[in-house]
Amino acid sequence: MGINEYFHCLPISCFPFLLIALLGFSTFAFAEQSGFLSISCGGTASFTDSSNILWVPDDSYVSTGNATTVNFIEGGSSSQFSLRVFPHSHDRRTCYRLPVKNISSSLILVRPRFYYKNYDGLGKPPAFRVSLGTSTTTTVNLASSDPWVEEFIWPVTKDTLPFCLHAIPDGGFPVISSLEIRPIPPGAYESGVGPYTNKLLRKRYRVNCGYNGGSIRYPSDSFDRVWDADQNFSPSHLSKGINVQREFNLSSLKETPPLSVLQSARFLARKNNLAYNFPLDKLGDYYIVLYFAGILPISSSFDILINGGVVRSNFILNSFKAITIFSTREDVSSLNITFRNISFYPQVNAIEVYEIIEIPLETSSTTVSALQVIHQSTGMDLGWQDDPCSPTPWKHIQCEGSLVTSLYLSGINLRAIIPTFGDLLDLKTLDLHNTSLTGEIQNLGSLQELKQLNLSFNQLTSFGSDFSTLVRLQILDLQNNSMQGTVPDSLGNLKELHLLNLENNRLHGVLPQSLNRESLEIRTSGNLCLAFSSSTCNDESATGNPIEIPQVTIFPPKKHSVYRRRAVIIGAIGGAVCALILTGLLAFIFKRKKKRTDDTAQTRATIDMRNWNATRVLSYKEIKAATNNFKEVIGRGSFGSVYLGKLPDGKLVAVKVRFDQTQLGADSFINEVHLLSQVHHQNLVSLEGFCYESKKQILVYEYLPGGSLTDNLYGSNSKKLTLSWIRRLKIAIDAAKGLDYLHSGSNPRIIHRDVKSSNILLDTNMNAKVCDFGLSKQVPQAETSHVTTVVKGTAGYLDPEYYSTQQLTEKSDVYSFGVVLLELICGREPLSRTGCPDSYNLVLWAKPYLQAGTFEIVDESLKGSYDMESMRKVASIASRAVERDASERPTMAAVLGVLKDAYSIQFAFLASGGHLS
Ligand SMILES: *[C@@H]1O[C@H](CO)[C@@H](O)[C@H](O)[C@H]1NC(C)=O
Ligand SMILES: *[C@@H]1O[C@H](CO)[C@@H](O)[C@H](O)[C@H]1NC(C)=O
Ligand SMILES: *[C@@H]1O[C@H](CO)[C@@H](O)[C@H](O)[C@H]1NC(C)=O
Ligand SMILES: *[C@@H]1O[C@H](CO)[C@@H](O)[C@H](O)[C@H]1NC(C)=O
Ligand SMILES: *[C@@H]1O[C@H](CO)[C@@H](O)[C@H](O)[C@H]1NC(C)=O
Ligand SMILES: *[C@@H]1O[C@H](CO)[C@@H](O)[C@H](O)[C@H]1NC(C)=O
Ligand SMILES: *[C@H]1O[C@@H](CO)[C@H](O)[C@@H](O)[C@@H]1NC(C)=O
Repeated sequence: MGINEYFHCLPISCFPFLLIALLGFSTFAFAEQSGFLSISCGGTASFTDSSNILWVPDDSYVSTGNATTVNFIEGGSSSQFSLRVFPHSHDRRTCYRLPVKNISSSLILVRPRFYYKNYDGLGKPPAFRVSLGTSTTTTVNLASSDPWVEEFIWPVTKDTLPFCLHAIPDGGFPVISSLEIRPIPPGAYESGVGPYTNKLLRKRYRVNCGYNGGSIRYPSDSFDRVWDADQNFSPSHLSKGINVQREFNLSSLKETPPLSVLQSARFLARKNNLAYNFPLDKLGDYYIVLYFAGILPISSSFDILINGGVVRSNFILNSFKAITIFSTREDVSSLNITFRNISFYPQVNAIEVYEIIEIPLETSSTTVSALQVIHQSTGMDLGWQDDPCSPTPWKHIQCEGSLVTSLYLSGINLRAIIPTFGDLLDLKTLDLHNTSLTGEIQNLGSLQELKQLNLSFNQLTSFGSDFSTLVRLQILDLQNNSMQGTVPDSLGNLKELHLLNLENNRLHGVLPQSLNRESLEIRTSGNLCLAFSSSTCNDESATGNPIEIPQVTIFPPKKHSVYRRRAVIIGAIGGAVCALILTGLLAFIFKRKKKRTDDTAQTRATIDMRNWNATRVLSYKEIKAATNNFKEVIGRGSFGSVYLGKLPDGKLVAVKVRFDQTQLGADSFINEVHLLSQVHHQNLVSLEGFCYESKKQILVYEYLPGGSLTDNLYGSNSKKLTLSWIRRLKIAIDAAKGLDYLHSGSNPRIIHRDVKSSNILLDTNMNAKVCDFGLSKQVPQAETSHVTTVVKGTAGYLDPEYYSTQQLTEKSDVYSFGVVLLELICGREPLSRTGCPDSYNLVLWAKPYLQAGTFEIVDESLKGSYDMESMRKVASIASRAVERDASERPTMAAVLGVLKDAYSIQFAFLASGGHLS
């Protein structure tokens, strides 16, 4: 007998409400229903059924599909049901997003019910796939069973469960009639789903053995599982049901079966074996739960075998005793569960059989945030929701496992600028042809796995500097752009490149000899002149085609155009206060530029400089002199390099030269100059001066010779050993002081937005200071609680709530700082690609340990040198700081307070002879 026929003949499937009424229970404790969510798909109004379960229409959980109501006659009585049909859903997932946050249990039961009943009069029952979260669970085929009911047990890992229907070719339109969510009793089915929330269970059978009075569910089962009546599973028809009224002590049965289910059993009174045979519709792993309750006045003993293998020998069942037995069978196509007589009465009270389905790994949150940022920059709805890779990859994306490896955005208007693909570290193929890109090729430098890059059919003009790092690149297609000038030497570094298409650009000159190799095909037609030998070119230019001198785009020299251009930035930044101050700065910068020709401007500039707290304005010439022509690189940031410099007065400075010439870059430059010139605190790196000349954006900071916290924690020069716990605490306190000042000491309040260990610098005495205010944001007014803004920040440190709501508060910095604290505790980076996937993300990896108060994750090099209480305090504040819900996170001031306590405790520990490191 097929599984679908099996469902078909169960009355519960067809007349759920009627049946419950028949059970005759009339008193309901409403509280018992907490956590129930019953959705009537395509329904129009809420109603309460005969079991007093509240049903709600589905329109708040789904946004597409047509609702309809259908009447049908079956078995002489007429029934009515609602359904939702998803027409034109080919190539798409149509999803219900089910809120499961309120359900306190760690597992939930999800029960969808699908009807067709020829609602459309076409007589063509549809087939489609169903997915739960990231797992494709099953294919529904209403031609073989109508209705079709599924039950899943799903480990709650998110606040929302996406439940999706996927059309399949020639399968017709997916339909659904109802969806029920029920909590699962705490601790139940744990051995089936395993400890890692990476498995879900799909119900195949749940049999109330020895009972043939129909299905039992809520309210008999307060968790509303459906316990089906016993069927003829055994070929030998040997057993009988009995029904003895008796109370059991059920506290050891975590599954909490209803008492009425335990009160009946199938047993064998003769010398023989009792067997159940369950046909299965596919090969796979199955999880079996057997329920036994001693309802007979005498004890019995028997062996339990599954497919011939003994899972329990000489099992003795005493009266009054209730027990569950679990078993997992791998790769079977049917189940034979046998109870073999030893001395009287083999018996069983209930059996559950589940298919075990693996839950694919979710794509990392870093990748998801990176994709969302790209999504935003397209300004379109690409239908990107839930997980990018599973159960099916998003449009425009391809995955390998949970890694996003290809992105195809061709034909989408990216509005001139290449978005930051920097966090999609696994990308191998990137297709941006015909996406309206202009200007320099940029923002691709970190894609070290990239093999194919298609930038054809845009208006790109220059190569930029990113190609020096794209070492894996094999195919680079730049045809049909507006590339100007010569082909840079850096392309020669791309040793794996085997196709370079430069056709139809405005390139000219001699190609780098490093590209002259057999393995590389270069296409150059349609350029001004492009060849490996210069003589070829001269010949061509002699034919009347003058070689164009490459044009460098320089800032518009005219006063008004500069002003207007800046005004756009101001608009983008938005805050009125900000705008006023920035206008001041811009006017000032402009005046500064004009200085050479206008003497009176000098005086005005001085006045402005006073308003800017005397931050020095330096010329490019002065910078060049100070850095000895940019001789010593001391760091590389996201936007450029940092050089060591010496001002005429002998003061050492760090000179940050920015390459970023986008609007965004100019924004963040001005932003940083503006902010830094008004905040002054011993734990914030101070700005010594800046230079803003045509296309040069240079910031001059005080020089901190101790390097960044990142260098000190992970640097190759094994400085790591010198960072004792007390030093780490001191660094944390310093940084927290700086941030606390930004949040509550400065006026207006400032949110840093890019707190990370590489932005915490140390001086020679290990005093720490926070730097890099390029992304910082002012909170416009004292009463404003948040700023809505496009999400920026660094992967691994990015506040997930800010990411999802785009509402920026000080608590986003607290989150990032919490990540820094975790780095200090664990001595590892926030994102790593080593070890198992579960440990890639520091926060996700560390949190369970921290919450459990275990210290296994503490940095090895701190072993034995820290006070437990001191560590416990920091661990606990760190885990609160990285709470998902921002309102649960402490303020920076509270974090600082705890860190100070922890410091005192550690100090006392060391003073009393604790091992000094
Ligand atoms: C769904 O509704 C739209 C209009 O709301 C209608 O045009 C379409 O025919 C309906 N599709 C089905 C399959 O009922
Ligand atoms: C979830 O809980 C909140 C408060 O506890 C309540 O306001 C909300 O209605 C609940 N939502 C559901 C779907 O039960
Ligand atoms: C039920 O059994 C548990 C142990 O399994 C025991 O701790 C508890 O006291 C028992 N309850 C009653 C009412 O006998
Ligand atoms: C089930 O297993 C028992 C014992 O292993 C065996 O005697 C019986 O024939 C099996 N039944 C079927 C249908 O395979
Ligand atoms: C570029 O995209 C537009 C619309 O997205 C399309 O009309 C055009 O044919 C495309 N051109 C190329 C060369 O692919
Ligand atoms: C890049 O895209 C263009 C436009 O679709 C296509 O003609 C070209 O073959 C692509 N390049 C590569 C290397 O696939
Ligand atoms: C199980 O059944 C009882 C009663 O019918 C017999 O007395 C036992 O001998 C029998 N046990 C086995 C192993 O067959």
